[in-house]
Amino acid sequence: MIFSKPSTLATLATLGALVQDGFAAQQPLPILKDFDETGVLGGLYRPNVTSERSRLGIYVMHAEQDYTTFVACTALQERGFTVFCANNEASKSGYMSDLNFEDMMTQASTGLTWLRNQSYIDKTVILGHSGGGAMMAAYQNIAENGASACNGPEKIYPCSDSMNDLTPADGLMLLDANYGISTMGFLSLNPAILDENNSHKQNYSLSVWNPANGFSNNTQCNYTADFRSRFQKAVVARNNRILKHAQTRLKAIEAGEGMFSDDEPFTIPSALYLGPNNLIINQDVRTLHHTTYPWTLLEKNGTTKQIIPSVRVPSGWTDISESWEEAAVKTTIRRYLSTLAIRANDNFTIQADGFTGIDFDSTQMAPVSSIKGVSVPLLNMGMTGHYEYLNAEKIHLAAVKSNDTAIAFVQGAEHTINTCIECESYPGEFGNTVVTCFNYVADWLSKSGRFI
Ligand SMILES: *[C@@H]1O[C@H](CO)[C@@H](O)[C@H](O)[C@H]1NC(C)=O
Ligand SMILES: *[C@@H]1O[C@H](CO)[C@@H](O)[C@H](O)[C@H]1NC(C)=O
Ligand SMILES: *[C@@H]1O[C@H](CO)[C@@H](O)[C@H](O)[C@H]1NC(C)=O
Ligand SMILES: *[C@@H]1O[C@H](CO)[C@@H](O)[C@H](O)[C@H]1NC(C)=O
Ligand SMILES: *[C@@H]1O[C@H](CO)[C@@H](O)[C@H](O)[C@H]1NC(C)=O
Ligand SMILES: *[C@@H]1O[C@H](CO)[C@@H](O)[C@H](O)[C@H]1NC(C)=O
Ligand SMILES: *[C@@H]1O[C@H](CO)[C@@H](O)[C@H](O)[C@H]1NC(C)=O
Ligand SMILES: *[C@@H]1O[C@H](CO)[C@@H](O)[C@H](O)[C@H]1NC(C)=O
Ligand SMILES: CC(=O)N[C@H]1CO[C@H](CO)[C@@H](O)[C@@H]1O
Repeated sequence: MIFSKPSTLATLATLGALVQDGFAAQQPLPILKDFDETGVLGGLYRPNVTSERSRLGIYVMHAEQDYTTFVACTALQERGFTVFCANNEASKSGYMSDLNFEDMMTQASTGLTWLRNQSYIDKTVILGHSGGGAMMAAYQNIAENGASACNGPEKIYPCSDSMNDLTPADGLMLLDANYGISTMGFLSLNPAILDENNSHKQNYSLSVWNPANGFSNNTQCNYTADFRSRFQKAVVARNNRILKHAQTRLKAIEAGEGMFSDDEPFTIPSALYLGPNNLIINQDVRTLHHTTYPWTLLEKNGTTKQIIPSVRVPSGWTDISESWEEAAVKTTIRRYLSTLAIRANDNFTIQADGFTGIDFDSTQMAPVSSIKGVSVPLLNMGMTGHYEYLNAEKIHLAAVKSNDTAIAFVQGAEHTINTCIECESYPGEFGNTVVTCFNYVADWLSKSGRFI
């Protein structure tokens, strides 16, 4: 078990073990920084030589997980950059129960401000991966534009004025940035749930695990068109019900008629945003299967330009919908509305190259929405061994304000950037995807005139 505020010794042991594995043998040990004196730690990875690259500070933080040993920390340190891999304050219990949008923004700012202030750093570039990419796209947008970027009438839960004080970075890199925590939650909403107070009461005709709908265990599922259509409508209907319920409870809380004066607990069955709960896109890999346009594909043996297919394999065979720990959202009314809620309409479809009918502007952390306000140099990369790769294309197309944008896909990388062995048709097909990815990242960071 990992605790929310790991002791320095425990985290040092983890980092020490990483180094002893030989991964970064010639590099200095990471230095742990308790950068805001509340127990939030970051691993500072300084390279073994001082150079123009070492004066560029790469800032890594995830939305809920501990990224102090993320693969980018050593991969970019080895390539000469200074990397600060910060933890966040979110509980590491595995329950995903205390996420809060404005807390995330404030913590991201604390670490970045600390890094910028070091005498050996000239510029900072954020690296956001997965949910961290969604968080950091929102962060940079708000840091550049102030609270007006998050308090408009389009937002379900407008932000407060404290979002005026975030520090922007000089560049933004999004690696397999997902659609945002609220979208991933929306894609996890199990429409079979009939009673929000009882996960056992389900309408099996709306279940992705029902063979009559096209489910086949342990192999690619072929859902019927009729099921896909009923499923999509029912997801939107359930989302509307939950959102309305939460908004009604917020009014009650504000009127002094809630369970407490400030907030109250909110549990949503079979709705947790984590990967195993993402429905249909796990079981049927023909969804979110290819980009709309051709882009650069980085292969082990060179580079091609093409429409990029996903090479992922199907998954999601176990019906976990009745599990509180694995599948329920455990939050509060305000945290749900500010962090986990999104609007969708009856046009919602899951297609081979994207979604329709999701209102990405309604939520605080949807990169395709946030990126519209980002002006600094932007790099988007997608890992073709996962479905979240496709969002790189959507973010890139939405990045209208930055005049320096780049995009590339890493063939056969799994979401974690490591080689997706199970996606290979023969051993070694995809090579070492960490090397492929970070060589590209290092070249992008080093291009003369961009940051150095
Ligand atoms: C610095 O690290 C690089 C990459 O890990 C390695 O090739 C090089 O030998 C190291 N140099 C020194 C002076 O330790
Ligand atoms: C910046 O660094 C200086 C010198 O170490 C220190 O005095 C100052 O408090 C730091 N400021 C911030 C905002 O961390
Ligand atoms: C769950 O049950 C309680 C008590 O019966 C009720 O007040 C509440 O509205 C229900 N929750 C939902 C989401 O329907
Ligand atoms: C179950 O879902 C089907 C659509 O798939 C719908 O026709 C039926 O009315 C639902 N049953 C209940 C009890 O809601
Ligand atoms: C999927 O099912 C449809 C009919 O619903 C059928 O036409 C198609 O061949 C099936 N595809 C596969 C890969 O089994
Ligand atoms: C699929 O098979 C596995 C065993 O291989 C089993 O644990 C799982 O419950 C099955 N899924 C469904 C939905 O029946
Ligand atoms: C659904 O899409 C159609 C066609 O693009 C559009 O006219 C309509 O307004 C959309 N419906 C909603 C609820 O957004
Ligand atoms: C891009 O925008 C920056 C300011 O954001 C400006 O300094 C730079 O000259 C612009 N570059 C080009 C090629 O337009
Ligand atoms: C650029 C290049 O040569 N790409 C090749 C890499 O290897 C794969 C699989 O052998 C080929 O399909 C690519 O054309």
